[in-house]
Amino acid sequence: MEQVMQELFNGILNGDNKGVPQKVQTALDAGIDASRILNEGMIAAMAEVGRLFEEGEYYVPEMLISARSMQAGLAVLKPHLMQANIKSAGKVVAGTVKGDLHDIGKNLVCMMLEGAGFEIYDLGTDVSPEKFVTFLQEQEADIVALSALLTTTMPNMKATIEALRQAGLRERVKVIIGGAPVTDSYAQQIGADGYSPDASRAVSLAKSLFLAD
Ligand code: B1M
Repeated sequence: MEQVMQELFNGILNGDNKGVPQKVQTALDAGIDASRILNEGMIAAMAEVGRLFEEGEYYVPEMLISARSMQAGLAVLKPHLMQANIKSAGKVVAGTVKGDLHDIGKNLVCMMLEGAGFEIYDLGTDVSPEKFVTFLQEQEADIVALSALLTTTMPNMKATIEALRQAGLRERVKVIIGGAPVTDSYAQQIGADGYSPDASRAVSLAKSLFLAD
């Protein structure tokens, strides 16, 4: 691995808020592909943070400062991940489900969808089923994108789909889900329209569902 990529990886591990954006810029200037910077330098570092947390070497504060440096790096990378595209006019309302504060994956999904021409309404984290319902009662959207990173919050994806059904909104939107503990079979089990394991495949999934309409 190039030295700058190794430094970027280490920067995220150490939560170096100032260094990480600089390293991203240096990697871009060196001609390294934006998706490689993201996957091999940044997402790989967050996976290592998770491993260290599991092993009891990192605690929540370390995870948090790593996450902040990741977000700072993503801000530099964002324009390079978004291709100039004709607007597809599809509207996506996205959020991390109730009880869940993880937003890096959801932000990446939003970024990539925006880059592919979708209009994004990002409701943030800890979004209750009621909040999705209220939003959709007030605004039109084509796709609802749900993210969950905790096994304990995954059931809130099901609760959100159920709330949409009860409010008579389920037929109006496609629901896609993702996040580390989520699987394709879970998506089928809870009646979602699709699952994607990562942000770039969320784009192809959203496009296929939007065009299928
Ligand atoms: Co948390 N955390 N965390 N954490 N955290 C995990 C998820 C964990 C796996 C760590 C571990 O134990 N190895 C573990 C969950 C265990 C489980 O339930 N199975 C865990 C835990 C336990 C917790 C707390 C409970 C810790 C505690 O308090 N004791 C707590 C819960 C807080 C809460 O949410 N209520 C907590 C807190 C936090 C921080 C706040 C400190 C911080 C989040 C900060 C933030 O997001 N702003 C944090 C972090 C950083 C992590 C890890 C280290 C990294 C997550 C991340 O950003 N990954 C994580 C370990 C890990 O994932 N290996 C961990 C990078 C990101 C790009 O990947 O989000 O998976 P990811 O997104 C991917 C795909 O999943 C997909 O696309 C993205 C890539 O392209 N994707 C979608 C995501 N959403 C999608 C939606 C889609 C499609 C694809 O369509 C709609």
